[in-house]
Amino acid sequence: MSDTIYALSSGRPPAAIAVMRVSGPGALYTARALAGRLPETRRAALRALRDGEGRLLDRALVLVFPGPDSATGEDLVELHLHGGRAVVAVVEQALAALGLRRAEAGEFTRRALVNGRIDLAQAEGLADLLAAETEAQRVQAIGAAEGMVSTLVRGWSERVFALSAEVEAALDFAEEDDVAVDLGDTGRAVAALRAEIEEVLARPAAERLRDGLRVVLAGPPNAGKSTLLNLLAGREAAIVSPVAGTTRDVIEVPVVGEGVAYVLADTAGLVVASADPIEAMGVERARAAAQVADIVVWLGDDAPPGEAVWVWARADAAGRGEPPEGVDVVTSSTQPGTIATLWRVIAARAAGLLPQEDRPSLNERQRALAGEAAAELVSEDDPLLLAERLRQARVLLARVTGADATEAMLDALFGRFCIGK
Ligand SMILES: Nc1nc2c(ncn2[C@@H]2O[C@H](COP(=O)(O)OP(=O)(O)OP(=O)(O)O)[C@@H](O)[C@H]2O)c(=O)[nH]1
Ligand SMILES: [Mg+2]
Repeated sequence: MSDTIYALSSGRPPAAIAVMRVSGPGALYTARALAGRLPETRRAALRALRDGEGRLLDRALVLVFPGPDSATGEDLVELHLHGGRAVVAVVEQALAALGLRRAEAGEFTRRALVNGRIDLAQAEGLADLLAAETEAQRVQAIGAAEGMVSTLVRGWSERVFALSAEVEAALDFAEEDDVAVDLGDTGRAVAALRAEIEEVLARPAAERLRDGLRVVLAGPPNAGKSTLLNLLAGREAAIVSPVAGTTRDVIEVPVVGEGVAYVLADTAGLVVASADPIEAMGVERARAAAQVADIVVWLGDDAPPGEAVWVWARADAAGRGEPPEGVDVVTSSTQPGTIATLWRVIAARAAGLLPQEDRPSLNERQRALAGEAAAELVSEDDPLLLAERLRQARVLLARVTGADATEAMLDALFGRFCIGK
């Protein structure tokens, strides 16, 4: 039996309204103790909240959601208080005096999960939704929270189940009539399902959108990398100077461009061999950053290594001449339009690297499990082996939605939530 918890679920006071949520077996008792007669279920009503001595604490809207059809699956009460600090404090004191405990981060959602109101993939979606800062992140997160990932994976699971049943039936039949088992059709269906799962696994990971695409500016010293970073970021994040080798460390700036989150990284100029050990370390870091980049923006005069966006910077500088053949964008710190063009080129590259909003994309945890499940989906000549593989695949798929989530996993997930959610 869980205890009854409370938390301020709205933002930090002072605010116009403070929403105090109470969940657990004692929620209705608590609401009666504070507010007297309770309003009709799911209907807001104004009540005077009083402590044990009858002292008026606040006049608040009271909402009652009886379990199990509530957000947490338990009896749940919301008190919409006046949003002053002292109001919140005195109501919290009254709740504590009634024997309630302050909720931990994400505990309301954790109870929703434990009580089967949502599954693990939906809880992960909710965590992402709370953290969402861009429109694209919101769309993806709300899809997962609404069960888009869960529905996809359950669909796979149901098909594996049906295939298992086919194998079992074939086995029974073969045993009764003493004939060889023909699993040709089943084998083809297994392969088709595997291909479908692999198609989803080939899509970009959900984290790309959530954590931001890594765009790394790289090139020779003094090419104008730091200048470009500052222009793209819209602030003076990195030091710019005419001295070659100004930037040593990797400087990261989170930026939102046209609704997509990026992490822009400025790096040290790439010199072939540096006598300066610190510069050499900077070059090492620059190379490492470029390796893990989603998009490299290359500012060299020579063609970029790999698939970088090739920028010919400092176009207005004296004696700069004409850009070489094959350059993607020509920029100049004196012409803002060139920076806008660079943003468009980056956005076009990004579009191919990001999950599509209207299709479910899996996060790393989900991908690992789905990948293992797909690996089990191979046709076996021996029906007993095939049956065992299908059983394994179902166990793995069930873990995507969290049939057997461990406490450590839940602690990590709900640690990302705020208190009151
Ligand atoms: N005229 C002109 N000068 C620029 C432009 N961009 C950068 N510069 C100048 O070029 C010099 C080098 O610029 P930085 O942005 O520091 O170059 P960097 O690539 O970061 O250099 P390191 O950090 O040393 O590798 C500075 O004096 C800048 O003012 C530009 O678009 N036009
Ligand atoms: Mg620099």
